[in-house]
Amino acid sequence: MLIDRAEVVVTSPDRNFVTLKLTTDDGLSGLGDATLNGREMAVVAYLRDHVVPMLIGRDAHRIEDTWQLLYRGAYWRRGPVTMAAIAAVDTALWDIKARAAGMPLYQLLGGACRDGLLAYGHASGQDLPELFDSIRERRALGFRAIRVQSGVPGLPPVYGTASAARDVEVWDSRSYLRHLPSVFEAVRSEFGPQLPLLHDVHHRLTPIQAARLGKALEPYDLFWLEDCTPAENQEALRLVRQHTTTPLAIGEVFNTVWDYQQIVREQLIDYVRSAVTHTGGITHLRRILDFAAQYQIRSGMHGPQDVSPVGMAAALHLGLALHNFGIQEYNPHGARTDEVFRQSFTFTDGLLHPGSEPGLGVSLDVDEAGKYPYARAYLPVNRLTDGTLHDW
Ligand code: EZ4
Ligand code: CO
Repeated sequence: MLIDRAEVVVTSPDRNFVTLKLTTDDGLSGLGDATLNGREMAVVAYLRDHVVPMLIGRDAHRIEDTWQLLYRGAYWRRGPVTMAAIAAVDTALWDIKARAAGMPLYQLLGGACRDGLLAYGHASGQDLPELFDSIRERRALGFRAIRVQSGVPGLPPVYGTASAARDVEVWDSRSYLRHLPSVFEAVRSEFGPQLPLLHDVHHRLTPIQAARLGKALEPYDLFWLEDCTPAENQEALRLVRQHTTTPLAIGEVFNTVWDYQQIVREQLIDYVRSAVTHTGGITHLRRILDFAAQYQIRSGMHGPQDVSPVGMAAALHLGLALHNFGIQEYNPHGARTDEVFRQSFTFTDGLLHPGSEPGLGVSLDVDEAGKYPYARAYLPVNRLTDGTLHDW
């Protein structure tokens, strides 16, 4: 079964998505997500100009060898563009192999380890009444775990709050640190002790500030505190760990197992945030999570709207087959996106399931995709109140 055609499809139904579609000489096709939010066309060029020519005529069954060829064979290793491109090829080949086998992909990864995947949804508000409404809304949709993000008094809307969609946000860590514990205190007293609550700091604190926040939030029993410090400084987490038992999640901007080497071995985190899309595909994320399993670290795969339905399906198949699955982030896509990508996953009583169709269970309507050309877009940036550029 040889790879006969490779198309890179860019579509922007609700936002930009990059999808690789591989087709074999016996007519099977597979999809892979290569969406890198804000830098999409770099991955398109990497795939079209450098990867696709290497794929044509290769045996579609040789997933591991193809991964090694694209990784080692490039000489230049790691990095978000390379690893998103490799992820798309890897995912599309797994999709093809599972379609060839006539099985949903999770069967080839070892079969289901559970009935469904615990998902968390996003709630946010500028103030407590708005936040409580948002939590109730998520719960009404079935979510059994909730990420809580709040506005900060004195600042315009910040990351994670619904009305924050602006090019430049404004940040002040002192105001945030003072306010956030009171938000969790209020949420706990309104919704009780049982509901799993999560929070994303989005890389904004110094190590000692993060340590203080983790400690301050301990009474509210968070499921996790995410990206409390910028991801590059892995030793920072040692300091945070010395001060708090609040569980830590990190890794949505990591690309490889080597980014996790130190923090897993030193048991500095509790959850791996990587998505299949940004971490070299199913093959490589499985490798990271098998390594993490030795230290009782579990998965908490990134599931923002900028991971396409193809990337989400890959996460669900892998999550179902992993013993050390933890939780899955789930942000439902818009109606137009769901028209372009037909999906067979289900979300029932707060649990996701990838469904029983062969392969990933996602099909791409190329005509529908063609209606929505690429629209250049950037992530926001974040500035301190004096104008200094800060981590977003
Ligand atoms: O900012 O996916 O946990 N989720 C996040 C996301 C990221 C976006 C960046 O493209 O932090 O909202
Ligand atoms: Co995050």
